[in-house]
Amino acid sequence: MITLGQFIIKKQSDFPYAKGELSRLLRDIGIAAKIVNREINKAGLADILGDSGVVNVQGETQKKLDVYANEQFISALSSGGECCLVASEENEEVVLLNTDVSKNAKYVVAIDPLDGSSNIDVNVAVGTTFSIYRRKSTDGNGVLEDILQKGTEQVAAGYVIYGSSTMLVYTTGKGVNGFTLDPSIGEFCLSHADIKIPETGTIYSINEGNYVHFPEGVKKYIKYCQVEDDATQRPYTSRYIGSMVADLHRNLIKGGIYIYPSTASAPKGKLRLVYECNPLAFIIEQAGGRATNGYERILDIDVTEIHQRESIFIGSTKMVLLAEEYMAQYSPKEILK
Ligand code: P6P
Repeated sequence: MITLGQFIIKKQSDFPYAKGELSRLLRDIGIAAKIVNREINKAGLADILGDSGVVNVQGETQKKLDVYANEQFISALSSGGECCLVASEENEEVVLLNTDVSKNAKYVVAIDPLDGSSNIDVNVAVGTTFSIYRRKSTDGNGVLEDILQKGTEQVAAGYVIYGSSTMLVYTTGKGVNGFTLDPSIGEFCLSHADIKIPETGTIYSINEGNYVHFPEGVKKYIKYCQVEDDATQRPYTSRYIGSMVADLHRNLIKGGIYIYPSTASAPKGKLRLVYECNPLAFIIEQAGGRATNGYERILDIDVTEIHQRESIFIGSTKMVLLAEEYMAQYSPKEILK
């Protein structure tokens, strides 16, 4: 059995100039994940179900656990001293960690502390997504320069899924590894070494309730998934949990595609580029999969706003490529004049 901490230290040798800061930062995230997991597991008992009454920057009413999770991750990063600022789904502005230990740290973190939190009240899996970047600014004034970095600049990324078991899955650009929390010892233990996503699959994840507003290319791809064809194991299975981390994790293990395209209520897509699409795209590419917005690689998309939204087609390479073909044919991107 290898714990997350042992694995991180062991892999530190992958980085010849590493002095342990990234290792300690990943450890800090693991500690916060354990604390959040403890509260999620008893959410039905404690008075932390339901809404905090606060509305977040997304205009969504914050669930009490959203607020709690955000506080825990920011507190762990601040006291850990390896991160100088955090961009969080729950905070409109960047949070500067200007404690004596953090203000000169070399890394910045983008995080969605609890994605899919509306599922907590009905006991459905939820998740945390995070990206780690190197600080670019040399002084404390480069906040946006530090956080508005392309996904290709990520040093590490990962997610935590609070499901039937709690797992932390991360990459530092040298493959993807998954760790399952053993509650009896309070440690994340390596359970899924060097995860690779199947190059194709038979599961598609999309909220078909939005069908009438989907781009024509998405409609055509959905119909392709539904046509009977034994040779390609169709019709595929539709699985949509309403918690992207859960859908993505299942597709990572079994193969499949998750699509959140533009809709009437979300003309640029619903998912946020900085702390949802980019970390999950880094993970999926490192596992051998593909992640685009239907036209362009997610990791190459210019980042101009902290809470920027983006359409996402992510999962098994062959499935994403075929969906892109339908987009090119039926919903061609306006060629910028
Ligand atoms: P809809 C959760 O709010 C989330 O960000 C993703 O985790 C999930 O896949 C999606 O939004 C659900 O959105 O519009 O289908 O309910």
